[in-house]
Amino acid sequence: MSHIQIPPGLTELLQGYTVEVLRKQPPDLVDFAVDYFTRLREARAQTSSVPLAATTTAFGLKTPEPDSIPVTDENGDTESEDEEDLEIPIPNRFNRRVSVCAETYNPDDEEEDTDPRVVHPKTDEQRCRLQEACKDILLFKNLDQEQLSQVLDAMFERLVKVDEHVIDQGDDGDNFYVIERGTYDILVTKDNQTRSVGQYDNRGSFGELALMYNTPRAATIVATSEGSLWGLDRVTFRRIIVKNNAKKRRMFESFIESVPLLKSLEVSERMKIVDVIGEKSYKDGERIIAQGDKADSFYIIESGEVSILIKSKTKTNKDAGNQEVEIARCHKGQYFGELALVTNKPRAASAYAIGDVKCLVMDVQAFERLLGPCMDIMKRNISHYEEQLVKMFGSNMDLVDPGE
Ligand code: 1OR
Ligand code: 1OR
Repeated sequence: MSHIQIPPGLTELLQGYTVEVLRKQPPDLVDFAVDYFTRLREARAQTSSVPLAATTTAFGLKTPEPDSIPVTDENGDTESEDEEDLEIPIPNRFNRRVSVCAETYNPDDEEEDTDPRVVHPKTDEQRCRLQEACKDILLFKNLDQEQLSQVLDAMFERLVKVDEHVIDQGDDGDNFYVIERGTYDILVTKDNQTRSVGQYDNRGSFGELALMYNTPRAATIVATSEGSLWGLDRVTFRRIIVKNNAKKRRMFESFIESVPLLKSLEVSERMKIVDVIGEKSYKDGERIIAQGDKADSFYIIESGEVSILIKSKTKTNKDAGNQEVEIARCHKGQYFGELALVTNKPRAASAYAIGDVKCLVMDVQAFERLLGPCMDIMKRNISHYEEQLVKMFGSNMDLVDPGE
Protein backbone atom coordinates (compact mmCIF):
# COMPACT_ATOMS: atom_id res chain seq x y z
CA MET A 1 0.00 0.00 0.00
CA SER A 2 1.40 3.38 -0.88
CA HIS A 3 1.99 5.76 1.98
CA ILE A 4 0.88 9.35 1.57
CA GLN A 5 2.62 11.81 3.82
CA ILE A 6 0.63 14.78 5.07
CA PRO A 7 2.88 17.84 4.93
CA PRO A 8 3.41 19.45 8.33
CA GLY A 9 1.07 22.38 8.84
CA LEU A 10 -1.52 21.31 6.24
CA THR A 11 -4.17 20.18 8.73
CA GLU A 12 -3.83 23.35 10.78
CA LEU A 13 -3.88 25.50 7.67
CA LEU A 14 -7.14 23.99 6.45
CA GLN A 15 -8.64 23.96 9.93
CA GLY A 16 -7.85 27.67 10.25
CA TYR A 17 -9.60 28.39 7.00
CA THR A 18 -12.59 26.24 7.99
CA VAL A 19 -12.96 27.98 11.35
CA GLU A 20 -12.93 31.35 9.63
CA VAL A 21 -15.58 30.18 7.15
CA LEU A 22 -17.78 29.02 10.03
CA ARG A 23 -17.22 32.27 11.93
CA LYS A 24 -17.75 34.65 9.03
CA GLN A 25 -20.19 32.62 6.87
CA PRO A 26 -18.93 34.20 3.60
CA PRO A 27 -21.22 34.03 0.56
CA ASP A 28 -18.45 32.79 -1.77
CA LEU A 29 -16.03 30.21 -0.42
CA VAL A 30 -13.50 30.56 -3.23
CA ASP A 31 -13.33 34.37 -3.00
CA PHE A 32 -13.05 34.05 0.74
CA ALA A 33 -10.25 31.48 0.38
CA VAL A 34 -8.28 33.78 -1.95
CA ASP A 35 -8.71 36.64 0.50
CA TYR A 36 -7.91 34.52 3.54
CA PHE A 37 -4.76 32.95 2.17
CA THR A 38 -3.55 36.25 0.66
CA ARG A 39 -3.87 37.90 4.06
CA LEU A 40 -2.16 34.96 5.67
CA ARG A 41 0.79 35.32 3.31
CA GLU A 42 0.96 39.06 3.94
CA ALA A 43 0.85 38.54 7.69
CA ARG A 44 3.63 35.99 7.44
CA ALA A 45 5.72 38.25 5.21
CA GLN A 46 5.34 41.06 7.74
CA THR A 47 6.25 39.02 10.76
CA SER A 48 8.59 36.26 9.71
CA SER A 49 10.45 34.67 6.87
CA VAL A 50 9.91 31.10 8.08
CA PRO A 51 8.30 28.92 5.37
CA LEU A 52 4.55 28.44 5.69
CA ALA A 53 4.59 24.68 5.97
CA ALA A 54 7.46 24.42 8.41
CA THR A 55 5.50 24.56 11.64
CA THR A 56 2.14 25.66 12.88
CA THR A 57 3.69 28.78 14.34
CA ALA A 58 5.46 29.49 11.10
CA PHE A 59 3.75 32.83 10.69
CA GLY A 60 6.01 34.32 13.28
CA LEU A 61 3.03 35.37 15.31
CA LYS A 62 3.51 35.60 19.04
CA THR A 63 1.92 32.61 20.76
CA PRO A 64 1.45 32.49 24.51
CA GLU A 65 1.23 28.69 24.53
CA PRO A 66 2.45 26.16 21.97
CA ASP A 67 -1.06 24.67 21.78
CA SER A 68 -2.89 27.89 21.21
CA ILE A 69 -3.98 29.59 18.06
CA PRO A 70 -2.41 32.82 16.98
CA VAL A 71 -4.56 35.52 15.50
CA THR A 72 -3.58 38.77 13.99
CA ASP A 73 -4.40 41.14 11.24
CA GLU A 74 -2.43 43.81 9.52
CA ASN A 75 -3.22 46.50 12.09
CA GLY A 76 -3.45 44.37 15.16
CA ASP A 77 -7.05 45.58 15.04
CA THR A 78 -9.39 42.87 16.19
CA GLU A 79 -12.55 44.97 16.11
CA SER A 80 -12.84 45.90 12.46
CA GLU A 81 -15.34 43.83 10.51
CA ASP A 82 -13.81 44.08 7.06
CA GLU A 83 -10.24 43.64 8.21
CA GLU A 84 -10.48 39.91 8.69
CA ASP A 85 -8.67 38.20 11.55
CA LEU A 86 -6.43 35.31 10.69
CA GLU A 87 -6.79 32.34 12.92
CA ILE A 88 -4.50 29.37 12.67
CA PRO A 89 -5.71 26.48 14.81
CA ILE A 90 -3.25 24.16 16.42
CA PRO A 91 -4.54 20.90 17.90
CA ASN A 92 -4.67 21.13 21.64
CA ARG A 93 -3.31 18.68 24.16
CA PHE A 94 -5.36 18.35 27.27
CA ASN A 95 -3.94 18.32 30.79
CA ARG A 96 -1.02 20.46 29.87
CA ARG A 97 0.62 22.04 32.88
CA VAL A 98 2.04 25.48 32.40
CA SER A 99 4.22 27.35 34.76
CA VAL A 100 2.66 30.18 36.74
CA CYS A 101 4.36 33.55 37.08
CA ALA A 102 5.55 33.74 33.50
CA GLU A 103 3.36 36.68 32.67
CA THR A 104 2.52 39.70 34.71
CA TYR A 105 -0.85 41.19 34.14
CA ASN A 106 -2.40 44.34 35.39
CA PRO A 107 -6.16 43.97 35.13
CA ASP A 108 -6.51 47.75 35.20
CA ASP A 109 -4.42 48.06 32.08
CA GLU A 110 -6.65 49.64 29.49
CA GLU A 111 -4.13 49.33 26.69
CA GLU A 112 -5.44 47.69 23.56
CA ASP A 113 -5.00 43.97 23.68
CA THR A 114 -3.02 42.66 20.78
CA ASP A 115 -2.32 39.21 22.22
CA PRO A 116 -2.92 36.24 19.95
CA ARG A 117 -6.17 34.43 20.51
CA VAL A 118 -6.71 30.80 21.41
CA VAL A 119 -9.26 28.94 19.32
CA HIS A 120 -10.18 25.29 19.67
CA PRO A 121 -12.37 24.33 16.71
CA LYS A 122 -15.62 22.63 17.68
CA THR A 123 -18.39 20.76 15.95
CA ASP A 124 -21.90 22.30 15.98
CA GLU A 125 -22.93 19.67 18.48
CA GLN A 126 -20.03 20.54 20.80
CA ARG A 127 -20.75 24.25 20.50
CA CYS A 128 -24.39 23.65 21.50
CA ARG A 129 -23.36 21.66 24.56
CA LEU A 130 -20.76 24.27 25.45
CA GLN A 131 -23.27 27.11 25.23
CA GLU A 132 -25.73 25.23 27.41
CA ALA A 133 -23.04 24.47 30.02
CA CYS A 134 -21.91 28.11 30.11
CA LYS A 135 -25.25 29.87 30.20
CA ASP A 136 -25.39 30.13 33.98
CA ILE A 137 -21.69 30.59 34.67
CA LEU A 138 -21.48 33.66 36.92
CA LEU A 139 -17.96 34.63 35.87
CA PHE A 140 -19.19 35.00 32.29
CA LYS A 141 -22.24 37.13 33.13
CA ASN A 142 -20.68 40.56 32.70
CA LEU A 143 -18.79 39.81 29.51
CA ASP A 144 -19.82 41.59 26.34
CA GLN A 145 -20.67 39.50 23.26
CA GLU A 146 -17.21 39.69 21.73
CA GLN A 147 -15.51 38.70 24.99
CA LEU A 148 -17.91 35.80 25.49
CA SER A 149 -17.40 34.55 21.98
CA GLN A 150 -13.61 34.68 22.43
CA VAL A 151 -13.99 32.71 25.67
CA LEU A 152 -16.21 30.08 24.02
CA ASP A 153 -13.82 29.80 21.05
CA ALA A 154 -10.93 29.16 23.44
CA MET A 155 -12.65 26.47 25.48
CA PHE A 156 -11.85 22.80 24.93
CA GLU A 157 -13.59 19.64 26.00
CA ARG A 158 -12.06 17.33 28.59
CA LEU A 159 -13.60 13.99 29.46
CA VAL A 160 -12.87 12.64 32.93
CA LYS A 161 -13.07 9.21 34.54
CA VAL A 162 -14.17 8.29 38.04
CA ASP A 163 -11.50 9.13 40.64
CA GLU A 164 -9.59 11.31 38.23
CA HIS A 165 -7.97 14.36 39.87
CA VAL A 166 -8.88 17.34 37.73
CA ILE A 167 -7.00 19.72 40.04
CA ASP A 168 -4.52 18.99 42.82
CA GLN A 169 -4.19 21.35 45.74
CA GLY A 170 -0.82 23.13 45.71
CA ASP A 171 -0.28 22.87 41.93
CA ASP A 172 0.14 25.83 39.60
CA GLY A 173 -3.07 26.86 37.87
CA ASP A 174 -3.40 25.91 34.22
CA ASN A 175 -7.09 25.97 33.33
CA PHE A 176 -10.47 27.14 34.59
CA TYR A 177 -13.23 24.53 34.23
CA VAL A 178 -16.94 24.67 33.52
CA ILE A 179 -18.85 21.49 34.35
CA GLU A 180 -20.97 20.00 31.61
CA ARG A 181 -21.78 16.85 33.54
CA GLY A 182 -20.53 14.67 36.35
CA THR A 183 -20.11 14.93 40.09
CA TYR A 184 -16.94 16.14 41.73
CA ASP A 185 -15.65 16.25 45.30
CA ILE A 186 -13.88 19.30 46.69
CA LEU A 187 -11.09 18.15 49.02
CA VAL A 188 -8.98 20.40 51.19
CA THR A 189 -5.85 19.21 52.98
CA LYS A 190 -4.84 21.12 56.09
CA ASP A 191 -2.44 20.03 58.82
CA ASN A 192 -1.98 16.71 57.00
CA GLN A 193 -5.70 16.02 57.14
CA THR A 194 -7.80 15.82 54.00
CA ARG A 195 -11.50 16.48 54.24
CA SER A 196 -14.32 16.89 51.78
CA VAL A 197 -15.64 20.47 51.96
CA GLY A 198 -18.25 20.27 49.23
CA GLN A 199 -19.39 18.80 45.94
CA TYR A 200 -20.31 19.91 42.45
CA ASP A 201 -23.35 18.16 41.04
CA ASN A 202 -23.56 18.41 37.25
CA ARG A 203 -23.25 22.20 37.21
CA GLY A 204 -21.02 25.09 38.15
CA SER A 205 -17.37 25.85 37.61
CA PHE A 206 -14.08 25.72 39.47
CA GLY A 207 -10.40 26.52 39.20
CA GLU A 208 -10.72 30.31 39.00
CA LEU A 209 -8.80 31.20 42.17
CA ALA A 210 -5.28 30.18 41.15
CA LEU A 211 -5.71 31.98 37.84
CA MET A 212 -7.18 35.15 39.35
CA TYR A 213 -4.75 35.62 42.19
CA ASN A 214 -1.64 33.77 40.95
CA THR A 215 -1.82 31.41 43.91
CA PRO A 216 -1.37 27.63 44.15
CA ARG A 217 -4.54 25.58 43.75
CA ALA A 218 -6.56 25.96 46.96
CA ALA A 219 -8.34 22.60 46.78
CA THR A 220 -8.26 19.22 45.07
CA ILE A 221 -11.10 18.43 42.68
CA VAL A 222 -11.78 14.72 42.11
CA ALA A 223 -14.38 13.27 39.76
CA THR A 224 -16.80 10.98 41.62
CA SER A 225 -18.47 9.89 38.37
CA GLU A 226 -17.56 9.94 34.72
CA GLY A 227 -17.86 13.47 33.49
CA SER A 228 -17.25 16.11 30.93
CA LEU A 229 -15.66 19.51 31.47
CA TRP A 230 -14.92 22.57 29.36
CA GLY A 231 -11.48 24.03 30.03
CA LEU A 232 -10.33 27.60 29.50
CA ASP A 233 -6.57 28.23 29.42
CA ARG A 234 -5.03 30.61 31.93
CA VAL A 235 -3.85 33.13 29.33
CA THR A 236 -7.33 33.64 27.89
CA PHE A 237 -8.84 33.57 31.36
CA ARG A 238 -6.52 36.34 32.53
CA ARG A 239 -6.84 38.36 29.36
CA ILE A 240 -10.63 38.38 29.42
CA ILE A 241 -12.05 37.40 32.82
CA VAL A 242 -9.44 39.08 35.02
CA LYS A 243 -9.53 42.21 32.91
CA ASN A 244 -13.31 42.24 33.17
CA ASN A 245 -13.00 41.93 36.94
CA ALA A 246 -11.31 45.31 37.06
CA LYS A 247 -14.41 46.73 35.38
CA LYS A 248 -16.68 44.80 37.77
CA ARG A 249 -14.82 46.22 40.76
CA ARG A 250 -15.42 49.74 39.48
CA MET A 251 -19.09 49.00 38.75
CA PHE A 252 -20.02 47.29 41.99
CA GLU A 253 -17.56 48.65 44.55
CA SER A 254 -19.77 51.37 45.97
CA PHE A 255 -22.89 49.21 45.91
CA ILE A 256 -21.17 46.30 47.67
CA GLU A 257 -19.90 48.75 50.29
CA SER A 258 -23.48 49.81 50.98
CA VAL A 259 -24.79 46.28 51.62
CA PRO A 260 -25.48 46.06 55.38
CA LEU A 261 -24.69 42.32 55.56
CA LEU A 262 -21.18 42.87 54.20
CA LYS A 263 -20.30 45.86 56.40
CA SER A 264 -18.15 43.82 58.77
CA LEU A 265 -15.89 42.54 55.98
CA GLU A 266 -12.51 44.05 55.09
CA VAL A 267 -12.38 45.98 51.80
CA SER A 268 -10.20 43.22 50.28
CA GLU A 269 -12.76 40.59 51.31
CA ARG A 270 -15.54 42.60 49.67
CA MET A 271 -13.50 42.90 46.48
CA LYS A 272 -13.05 39.11 46.41
CA ILE A 273 -16.82 38.85 46.47
CA VAL A 274 -17.07 41.21 43.50
CA ASP A 275 -14.50 39.09 41.62
CA VAL A 276 -16.65 35.95 41.71
CA ILE A 277 -20.10 37.48 41.67
CA GLY A 278 -22.33 37.57 38.58
CA GLU A 279 -25.10 40.03 37.79
CA LYS A 280 -28.46 38.55 36.73
CA SER A 281 -31.52 40.43 35.52
CA TYR A 282 -35.14 39.36 35.96
CA LYS A 283 -38.33 40.68 34.39
CA ASP A 284 -41.47 41.57 36.32
CA GLY A 285 -43.09 38.40 37.67
CA GLU A 286 -40.16 36.14 36.84
CA ARG A 287 -39.40 33.43 39.37
CA ILE A 288 -35.89 33.72 40.78
CA ILE A 289 -36.09 30.83 43.26
CA ALA A 290 -38.61 27.97 43.37
CA GLN A 291 -39.64 26.51 46.72
CA GLY A 292 -38.46 22.91 47.03
CA ASP A 293 -35.61 23.24 44.53
CA LYS A 294 -32.06 22.22 45.29
CA ALA A 295 -30.08 25.34 46.14
CA ASP A 296 -26.77 26.48 44.77
CA SER A 297 -26.77 30.27 44.82
CA PHE A 298 -27.11 33.28 47.06
CA TYR A 299 -28.61 36.62 45.98
CA ILE A 300 -28.14 40.29 46.86
CA ILE A 301 -30.65 42.73 45.34
CA GLU A 302 -28.90 45.39 43.35
CA SER A 303 -32.08 47.08 42.13
CA GLY A 304 -35.82 46.45 42.27
CA GLU A 305 -37.93 44.51 44.68
CA VAL A 306 -38.32 40.77 45.36
CA SER A 307 -41.37 39.08 46.83
CA ILE A 308 -40.91 35.93 48.93
CA LEU A 309 -43.86 33.54 48.77
CA ILE A 310 -44.49 30.33 50.58
CA LYS A 311 -46.90 27.49 49.76
CA SER A 312 -49.41 27.04 52.51
CA LYS A 313 -52.48 25.07 53.60
CA THR A 314 -54.61 26.53 56.35
CA LYS A 315 -55.58 24.07 59.07
CA THR A 316 -59.23 24.83 58.43
CA ASN A 317 -59.01 24.46 54.70
CA LYS A 318 -56.59 21.74 53.66
CA ASP A 319 -58.09 21.74 50.16
CA ALA A 320 -56.73 25.19 49.55
CA GLY A 321 -53.73 23.23 48.26
CA ASN A 322 -50.51 24.86 47.39
CA GLN A 323 -51.62 28.46 47.50
CA GLU A 324 -48.69 30.82 47.68
CA VAL A 325 -48.73 33.46 50.39
CA GLU A 326 -46.39 36.42 50.50
CA ILE A 327 -44.23 36.30 53.61
CA ALA A 328 -41.66 38.98 52.92
CA ARG A 329 -40.47 41.69 50.55
CA CYS A 330 -36.78 42.32 49.97
CA HIS A 331 -35.33 45.55 48.62
CA LYS A 332 -32.10 46.96 47.24
CA GLY A 333 -29.12 45.97 49.39
CA GLN A 334 -30.94 43.07 51.03
CA TYR A 335 -30.17 39.40 50.48
CA PHE A 336 -32.13 36.16 50.08
CA GLY A 337 -31.51 32.50 49.28
CA GLU A 338 -29.18 32.01 52.25
CA LEU A 339 -31.47 29.69 54.22
CA ALA A 340 -31.16 26.60 52.03
CA LEU A 341 -27.38 27.07 51.79
CA VAL A 342 -27.00 27.38 55.55
CA THR A 343 -29.38 24.53 56.43
CA ASN A 344 -28.47 22.32 53.46
CA LYS A 345 -32.17 21.86 52.71
CA PRO A 346 -34.33 22.60 49.66
CA ARG A 347 -35.50 26.18 49.11
CA ALA A 348 -37.97 27.07 51.88
CA ALA A 349 -39.87 29.62 49.80
CA SER A 350 -40.11 31.02 46.27
CA ALA A 351 -38.81 34.41 45.18
CA TYR A 352 -40.36 36.52 42.39
CA ALA A 353 -39.25 39.75 40.73
CA ILE A 354 -41.56 42.72 41.23
CA GLY A 355 -40.84 44.99 38.30
CA ASP A 356 -37.42 44.71 36.74
CA VAL A 357 -34.88 43.31 39.17
CA LYS A 358 -31.11 42.99 39.14
CA CYS A 359 -29.35 40.70 41.57
CA LEU A 360 -25.74 39.96 42.32
CA VAL A 361 -25.43 36.19 42.50
CA MET A 362 -22.80 34.06 44.21
CA ASP A 363 -22.41 30.28 44.05
CA VAL A 364 -22.59 28.16 47.20
CA GLN A 365 -18.84 27.50 47.24
CA ALA A 366 -18.03 31.23 47.17
CA PHE A 367 -20.78 31.81 49.75
CA GLU A 368 -19.12 29.34 52.13
CA ARG A 369 -15.61 30.52 51.36
CA LEU A 370 -16.22 34.26 51.57
CA LEU A 371 -19.23 34.87 53.81
CA GLY A 372 -18.06 32.99 56.92
CA PRO A 373 -17.64 36.29 58.80
CA CYS A 374 -21.28 37.23 58.03
CA MET A 375 -22.68 33.86 59.08
CA ASP A 376 -23.67 35.00 62.59
CA ILE A 377 -25.78 37.84 61.21
CA MET A 378 -27.50 35.50 58.76
CA LYS A 379 -28.17 32.86 61.39
CA ARG A 380 -29.60 35.49 63.73
CA ASN A 381 -31.97 36.64 61.00
CA ILE A 382 -32.95 33.05 60.20
CA SER A 383 -33.93 32.54 63.83
CA HIS A 384 -36.39 35.42 63.42
CA TYR A 385 -38.10 33.82 60.38
CA GLU A 386 -40.14 31.39 62.46
CA GLU A 387 -41.15 34.07 64.99
CA GLN A 388 -42.18 36.44 62.24
CA LEU A 389 -44.25 33.75 60.58
CA VAL A 390 -46.24 33.07 63.72
CA LYS A 391 -46.75 36.81 64.23
CA MET A 392 -48.00 37.20 60.67
CA PHE A 393 -50.28 34.19 60.42
CA GLY A 394 -50.82 33.03 63.99
CA SER A 395 -50.67 29.26 64.46
CA ASN A 396 -53.47 28.68 61.96
CA MET A 397 -51.08 27.78 59.20
CA ASP A 398 -49.15 24.74 58.08
CA LEU A 399 -46.25 25.22 55.76
CA VAL A 400 -46.15 22.81 52.90
CA ASP A 401 -43.06 20.69 53.15
CA PRO A 402 -40.63 22.08 50.56
CA GLY A 403 -40.36 18.64 49.04
CA GLU A 404 -44.10 18.36 48.42
P1 1OR B 1 -8.36 26.96 42.48
O1 1OR B 1 -7.81 27.53 41.24
O2 1OR B 1 -7.71 27.31 43.76
C1 1OR B 1 -9.21 24.65 43.25
O3 1OR B 1 -8.39 25.36 42.35
C2 1OR B 1 -10.62 25.18 43.12
O4 1OR B 1 -11.57 24.62 43.99
C3 1OR B 1 -10.66 26.65 43.48
O5 1OR B 1 -9.92 27.37 42.55
C4 1OR B 1 -12.16 26.88 43.55
O6 1OR B 1 -12.66 27.09 42.27
C5 1OR B 1 -12.68 25.52 44.04
N1 1OR B 1 -11.84 26.83 48.99
C6 1OR B 1 -11.06 26.99 47.93
N2 1OR B 1 -11.39 26.60 46.68
C7 1OR B 1 -12.57 26.03 46.51
C8 1OR B 1 -13.44 25.83 47.59
C9 1OR B 1 -13.05 26.24 48.88
N3 1OR B 1 -14.55 25.25 47.09
C10 1OR B 1 -14.37 25.10 45.80
N4 1OR B 1 -13.18 25.56 45.41
N5 1OR B 1 -13.82 26.08 50.03
C11 1OR B 1 -15.00 25.23 50.06
C12 1OR B 1 -16.28 25.97 50.00
C13 1OR B 1 -17.43 25.01 49.78
C14 1OR B 1 -13.36 26.59 51.34
C15 1OR B 1 -12.63 25.49 52.05
C16 1OR B 1 -12.06 25.90 53.35
P1 1OR C 1 -33.98 29.89 50.75
O1 1OR C 1 -32.65 29.48 50.30
O2 1OR C 1 -34.77 28.91 51.55
C1 1OR C 1 -36.02 31.15 49.80
O3 1OR C 1 -34.87 30.38 49.51
C2 1OR C 1 -35.59 32.37 50.57
O4 1OR C 1 -36.61 33.23 51.04
C3 1OR C 1 -34.95 31.95 51.89
O5 1OR C 1 -33.77 31.23 51.61
C4 1OR C 1 -34.82 33.25 52.59
O6 1OR C 1 -33.70 33.95 52.12
C5 1OR C 1 -36.05 34.01 52.10
N1 1OR C 1 -38.97 31.88 55.76
C6 1OR C 1 -38.16 31.31 54.86
N2 1OR C 1 -37.49 31.98 53.95
C7 1OR C 1 -37.60 33.30 53.97
C8 1OR C 1 -38.41 33.94 54.89
C9 1OR C 1 -39.13 33.18 55.83
N3 1OR C 1 -38.30 35.23 54.63
C10 1OR C 1 -37.45 35.37 53.62
N4 1OR C 1 -37.02 34.22 53.20
N5 1OR C 1 -39.96 33.72 56.77
C11 1OR C 1 -40.77 32.88 57.67
C12 1OR C 1 -41.50 31.80 57.03
C13 1OR C 1 -40.97 30.44 57.49
C14 1OR C 1 -39.98 35.14 56.95
C15 1OR C 1 -41.22 35.78 57.37
C16 1OR C 1 -41.06 37.25 57.43
